[in-house]
Amino acid sequence: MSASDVHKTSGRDEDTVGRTVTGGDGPADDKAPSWHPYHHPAAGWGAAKSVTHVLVKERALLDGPRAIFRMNHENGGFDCPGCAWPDDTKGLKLDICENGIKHVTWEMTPKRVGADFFAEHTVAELSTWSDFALEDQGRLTEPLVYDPDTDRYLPISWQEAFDLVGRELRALDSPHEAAFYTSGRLGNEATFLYQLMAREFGTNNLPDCSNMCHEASGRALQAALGTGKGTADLKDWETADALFILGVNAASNAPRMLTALADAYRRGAQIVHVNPLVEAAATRTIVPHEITDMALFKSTRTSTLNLQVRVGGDMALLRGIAKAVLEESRHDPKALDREFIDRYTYGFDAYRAVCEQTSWEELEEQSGLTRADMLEAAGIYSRADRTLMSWCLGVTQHEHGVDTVREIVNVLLLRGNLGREGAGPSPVRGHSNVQGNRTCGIDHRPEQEFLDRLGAVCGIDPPREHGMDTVATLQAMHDGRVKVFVGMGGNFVLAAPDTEFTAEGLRRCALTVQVSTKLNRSHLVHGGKALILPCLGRTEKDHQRRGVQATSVEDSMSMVHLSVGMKKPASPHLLSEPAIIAGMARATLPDSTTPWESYIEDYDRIRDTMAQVLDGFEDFNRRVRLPLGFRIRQPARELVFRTASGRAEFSAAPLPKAPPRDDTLVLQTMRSHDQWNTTIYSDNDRYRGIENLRTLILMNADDMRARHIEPGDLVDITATARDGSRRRVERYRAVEYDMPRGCAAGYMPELNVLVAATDYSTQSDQPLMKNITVRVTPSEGG
Ligand SMILES: Nc1nc2c(c(=O)[nH]1)N[C@H]1C(S)=C(S)[C@@H](COP(=O)(O)OP(=O)(O)OC[C@H]3O[C@@H](n4cnc5c(=O)[nH]c(N)nc54)[C@H](O)[C@@H]3O)O[C@H]1N2
Ligand SMILES: Nc1nc2c(c(=O)[nH]1)N[C@H]1C(S)=C(S)[C@@H](COP(=O)(O)OP(=O)(O)OC[C@H]3O[C@@H](n4cnc5c(=O)[nH]c(N)nc54)[C@H](O)[C@@H]3O)O[C@H]1N2
Ligand SMILES: [Mo]
Repeated sequence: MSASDVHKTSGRDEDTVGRTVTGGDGPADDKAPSWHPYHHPAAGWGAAKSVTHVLVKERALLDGPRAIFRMNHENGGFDCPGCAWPDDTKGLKLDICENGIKHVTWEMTPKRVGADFFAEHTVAELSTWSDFALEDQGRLTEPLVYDPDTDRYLPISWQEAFDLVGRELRALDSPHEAAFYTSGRLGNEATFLYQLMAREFGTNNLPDCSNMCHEASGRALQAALGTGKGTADLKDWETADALFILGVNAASNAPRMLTALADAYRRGAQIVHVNPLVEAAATRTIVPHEITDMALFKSTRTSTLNLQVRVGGDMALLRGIAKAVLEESRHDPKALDREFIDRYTYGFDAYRAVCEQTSWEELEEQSGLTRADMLEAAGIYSRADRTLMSWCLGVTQHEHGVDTVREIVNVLLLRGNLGREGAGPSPVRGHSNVQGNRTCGIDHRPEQEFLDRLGAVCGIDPPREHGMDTVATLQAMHDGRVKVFVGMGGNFVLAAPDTEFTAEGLRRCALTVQVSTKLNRSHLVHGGKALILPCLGRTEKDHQRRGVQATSVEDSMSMVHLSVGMKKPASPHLLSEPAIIAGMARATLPDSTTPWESYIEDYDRIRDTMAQVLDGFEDFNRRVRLPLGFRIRQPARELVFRTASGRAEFSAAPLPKAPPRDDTLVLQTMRSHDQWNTTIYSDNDRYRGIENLRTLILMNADDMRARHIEPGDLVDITATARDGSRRRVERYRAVEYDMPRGCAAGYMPELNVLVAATDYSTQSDQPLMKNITVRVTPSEGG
């Protein structure tokens, strides 16, 4: 390996000369970093304090609280643009969380970034700013075009911007030379128009953020149950006897789950957390809206068992549970739900055989847990009448993510934990509408049935060949096969793996278009031509010809409801996302018979079309106006399985190989408490006891000792990709943390520089963001 094969990137401790795109930096203040164990309950006063801090910082103290009380409200208000956790079904309780509030106030900042700002700063100069500083400039106010002569963004009219998009798209040799990326915030109506535009134009190149988060869940659930979604809803969370929570940092990333966990604990349910780290949600919480608990500092436990599985070891643990249940069934027939298995499932014998063949030694080696641990988990599972299993990225961002989600289903099927109250699979989705995006057509591998209906209803001839997802798009931009990149929200250059490779791909494009609310890195890493198109946020009023419009979203549990903005738009020059899409579509498809303008006058018209195209959206306009919206029909929930066998299918996949016992560690990249994906609010990670530090690696104490690394030492981290290429970051701080040996953890998006674009799961095409093989060595000069 020559030195030039090593991608070198420096941490923030070093000077930044010659630095390439790294990303993710928080505010660059000079406070000393610190780390210490965190012993307080999740949420509660720490959260309240943090919220106040953000509100003060964003100077949103007046608007913030007012907005929050309009958020997630039955019959009105806007959907929290934070996570995809559903709203309380009772509709009475205001279920709000710290991070949702931060997220809303982030959008409502009074700061603005307009033409005068861009006149003052070249792109080269802005490229040296931290990501925090970029977003901290405030809301974008008008459309901008990149001017290569001055290396600046200049104002452009909306019509000229649309015409530029249209010209570039029409100039392509093939529609497949364009890629249309979606970040999971986009509402359903905009989503529908976006995919319609892409397909009418002639491509299924619809990469999305879901390609990096729950692709594995969708594929596994589709194969096993004939639906790409979870089957459980909040009622099930409220009635389960046992909850298994795998690979999610709920206190930070789905904080409203804390309420569900505290309620579960109080009613005596068992709560098993599976995570290499003992995250805050696996300890205790003070539920923020329970005023008396807040006043009395009364905390509730949110866990009854924590299993610190090895990174990537979940499938082995689940198989261990299955093996134990099957062994028990030899003397206790009630251990299995034989009737359910016989009537509703397929492939049980093969699954039983593979469980029997797998030795406990292998399961221990793979999971990093003891046989006793696995038996304890199996005991909890066996004793529960109703079990619900929930998971997020700790399960999916692995080579065997699909197999692991299928193993979750396998275990559930053994005891008939499906299609009844309190039971079932329940993935925690990421972005607030990422599930709705898929439902409404953002799918690079659309089903023929869907395309048939889209074609018939919309009078277009949709392309039939599969399009490109995120990792395929990265490669294609590099090879010159994708020349126009449209980013509908998000921050592609930092969110995608292999930051420098992604950046180079974007730079090679003829045109990059970013539809955004705030300035971010993806505006600075651009194609030959580049546009920034600023849009309304979800909190803002969307005025169109026939009045103020509402858009709909779908949560993690398939509930679709309306979201109505209530704030005055950040600038009079902003357009809504549907209007921007329609503008681009009209300029690209001058002969289109799609009523783009009419759709924008009144979104009810978009919904009327959607009702005809999308399964489960019949009578959309009426049902979406019901107090809590409506739930999309879930055949698997009714024990109707649209699978090859017509039954729920067991899978008997082989276990993945355990990592080698050598000097490498398996590094997982995750979010801190104070960030939203690529948006970093501060350099703190409260629940992990970390302050003023993001360029860190959390390690097991013995692994540190074996490498002669003292807590707080500076280290270099070298990742080796499957193809042998190496990537490196330098001068990161090693922090001792309670986790199994052989594992390590650090923050996204900074550490995307270590994830090779070629290292993605062969099962889901998801980048291996939780499974990076690294060597950690003390930095030279300490
Ligand atoms: N406040 C806030 N909320 C968010 C987001 C945000 O950035 N900020 N992002 C949103 C998005 S898009 C998503 S997809 C979700 C992400 O939600 P999470 O999945 O919670 O996201 P991560 O921070 O990546 O945390 C991954 C968790 O999995 C654990 N883990 C890592 N590897 C393994 C493993 O092999 N096995 C197991 N069992 N656990 C493992 C980590 O220790 C960590 O607790 O959150 C959404 N909500
Ligand atoms: N290493 C590593 N990498 C990861 C992950 C990981 O766990 N590890 N997680 C992956 C996951 S799960 C995801 S989902 C992706 C996230 O990928 P993205 O969705 O691409 O990234 P975000 O950071 O959520 O996008 C933030 C930007 O969205 C824009 N924005 C905010 N609100 C709106 C709006 O209402 N409309 C529009 N048009 N734009 C808006 C703002 O300009 C903001 O800068 O990252 C992935 N990358
Ligand atoms: Mo995500």
